[in-house]
Amino acid sequence: MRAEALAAGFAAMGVCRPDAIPDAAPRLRAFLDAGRHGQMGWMADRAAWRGNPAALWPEARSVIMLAETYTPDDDPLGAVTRRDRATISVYARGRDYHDLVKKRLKRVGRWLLDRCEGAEIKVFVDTAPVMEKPLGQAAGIGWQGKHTNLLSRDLGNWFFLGAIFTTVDLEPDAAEGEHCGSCTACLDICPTDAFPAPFQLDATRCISYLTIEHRGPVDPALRKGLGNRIYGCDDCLAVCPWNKFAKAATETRYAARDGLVSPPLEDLAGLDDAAFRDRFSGSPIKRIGRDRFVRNVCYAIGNSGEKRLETAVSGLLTDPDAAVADAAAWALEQLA
Ligand code: B12
Ligand code: SF4
Ligand code: SF4
Repeated sequence: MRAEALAAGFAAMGVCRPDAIPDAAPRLRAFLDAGRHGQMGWMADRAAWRGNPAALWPEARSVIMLAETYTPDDDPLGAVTRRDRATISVYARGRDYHDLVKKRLKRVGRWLLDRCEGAEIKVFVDTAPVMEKPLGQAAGIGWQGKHTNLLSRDLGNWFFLGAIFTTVDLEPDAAEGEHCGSCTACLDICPTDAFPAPFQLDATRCISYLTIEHRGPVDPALRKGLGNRIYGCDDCLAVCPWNKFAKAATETRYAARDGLVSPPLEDLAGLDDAAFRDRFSGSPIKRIGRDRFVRNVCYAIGNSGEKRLETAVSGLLTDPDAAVADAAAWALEQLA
């Protein structure tokens, strides 16, 4: 199966039992009780399944975890210094990974079903109530670093995760240990101080949450920290020293589309619904809709220090979306 997973394009595979992550449920509970999920109510809704994969599908005997690399060609930190241009996080510059990873998971799943009569599988990537990172660690793919993402000594941290739950009893792999040591590079670089402690994230302060998940106006105290990041953030990933072992992405469709590496902010502020949908079809960015996207662009213009960009936001002061109008007013105040 490992050979099949690699042939399908995955960079690593590991197996664990569904009950292999006993620490996950209490840690998830603490995260939710502290309100660190913000508006992501879906995290709390199915917390009992999320924290306990054995309860999600009681017939499952094994969880197969797979990693797919999307390593960038450039240093993503270069883009954050170009203040009149936008920074879009690496994972969102090409095709949406959800469909591509799911297709590969199904290919590996089919291989298993062809060999085990009567077996069943369910495949998950990102959106199901499954805690993929602790499962990935239990399956030996890597460890959850101080930035809370899964990383490995062979791949660094530029990889997506996917899971195949199955009724087949497979030999589990050994869990991976932690190899961060005394390094604190990811904690130190975070522009919005989103780590209350190593290995813990307050999502409500994370730029990825603020630009992708958060509806309505962003807390004014956090807007400066967004800089020119308009969709997601890669700073804590980009500084990880283990990335020197990162492998190139095998999926060419993750490569950045034209116009998504450092696009000029003024080109993005004027997008209406139709132009937004057209520009981001097939991209994960489409999910957030024109209003949240343009709201983020206004914050970036406010942070640009470029007075000439006033004209790009002044027309948005009367935007029908209240958060866009508020962000435009904030941007003009910053540039005044
Ligand atoms: C919700 C979510 C988010 C939220 C919250 C992130 C978070 N860290 O919880 C937001 C929107 C902020 C987010 C951002 C990003 N995300 Co996200 N996200 C998820 C999602 C859907 C669930 C994660 C979750 O369960 N969080 C709840 C918390 C409680 O769980 P946790 O992070 O595992 O927390 C652990 C630690 O806190 C630890 N812990 C707590 N206390 C202590 C104490 C000690 C001593 C120790 C050792 C550990 C420890 O235990 C917890 C349980 O394991 C997963 C997909 C999935 N279904 O799993 C993708 C996922 C984690 N995201 C992913 C990615 C790529 C990103 C971004 C890089 C995207 C971007 N460029 O903007 C950023 C990274 C930000 C960051 N530093 O984490 C990938 C990560 C792949 C990987 N290699 O790890 C995933 C797995 C999606 C996928 N299928 O590939 N994401
Ligand atoms: S993704 Fe950005 S904002 Fe979020 S924790 Fe990492 S460095 Fe901080
Ligand atoms: S930057 Fe350092 S502390 Fe953070 S995950 Fe990488 S090795 Fe661990």
